[in-house]
Amino acid sequence: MKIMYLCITSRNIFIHQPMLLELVAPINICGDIHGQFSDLLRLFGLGGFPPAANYLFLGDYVDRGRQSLETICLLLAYKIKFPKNFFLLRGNHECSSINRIYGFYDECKRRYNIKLWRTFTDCFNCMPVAAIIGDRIFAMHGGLSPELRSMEQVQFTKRPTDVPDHGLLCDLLWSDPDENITGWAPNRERQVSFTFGADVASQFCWEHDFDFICRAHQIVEDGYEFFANRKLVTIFSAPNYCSMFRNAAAILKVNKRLRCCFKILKPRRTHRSGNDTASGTQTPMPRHHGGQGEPG
Ligand SMILES: [Mn+2]
Repeated sequence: MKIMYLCITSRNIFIHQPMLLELVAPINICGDIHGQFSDLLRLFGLGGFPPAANYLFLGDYVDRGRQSLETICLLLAYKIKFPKNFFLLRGNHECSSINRIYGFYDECKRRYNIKLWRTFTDCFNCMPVAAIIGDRIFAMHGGLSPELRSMEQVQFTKRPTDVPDHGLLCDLLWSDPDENITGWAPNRERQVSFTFGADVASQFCWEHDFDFICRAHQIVEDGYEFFANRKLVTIFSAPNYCSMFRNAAAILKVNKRLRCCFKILKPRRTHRSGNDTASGTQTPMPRHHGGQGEPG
């Protein structure tokens, strides 16, 4: 089956490229897609279809939306066709215990079979988890980790690997910034990892000599949102997320001199009333042993 070929071939490319990617500009950076395939095509329409532009995606390709398979297959196909110009980081949904629950498993089972889902898991377990662009921008899906002291820790993390429920890898894929705290706090909404204050983001950039941190993972109304006096930016690239929000989607365009601008996909007017307090769209860690129910 051709989808198996995409998984196996891209897995082989991922594992032969670094866990911590070192990329050069110009490059377009995109956030969460979550199976919104027609919106992904609109996004490429805006930023240029590969290889007209280089790309870095920050993870969360599957789950939530209706076309996870079309989405991940197109992205893996581009990875295979343009391995040195098209890059995919791992999101917290590129993890079997998460996408077993939030849609991807069901889509694989309904349209193909469970074996295909397992083959995707093998591929996701080899994806890189962070990137540095032009020595100045540090990118990941979720955020920082209190355990992250040096870039070598990321670089030397062995693959294939599942996403553990705590530690460096978990935090890079799950943590969130929080403007209401200083330092670190438990991530109550997700029930996994941490939140970190503006002080943490600023201090990290200063210590590691980065201009800013670029991450995804949270829906933001304009498609992008600054934090910590522009030392961190959130990019979200699924417009009208889950057909429940009226959020825009953004691409961060980094030119060859590392100047940045945003390209915006405006939200469609939806027939539903935008309910911005809808729950279940920010993924919590599933509880395996009793505890709370699972929204979403
Ligand atoms: Mn996420």
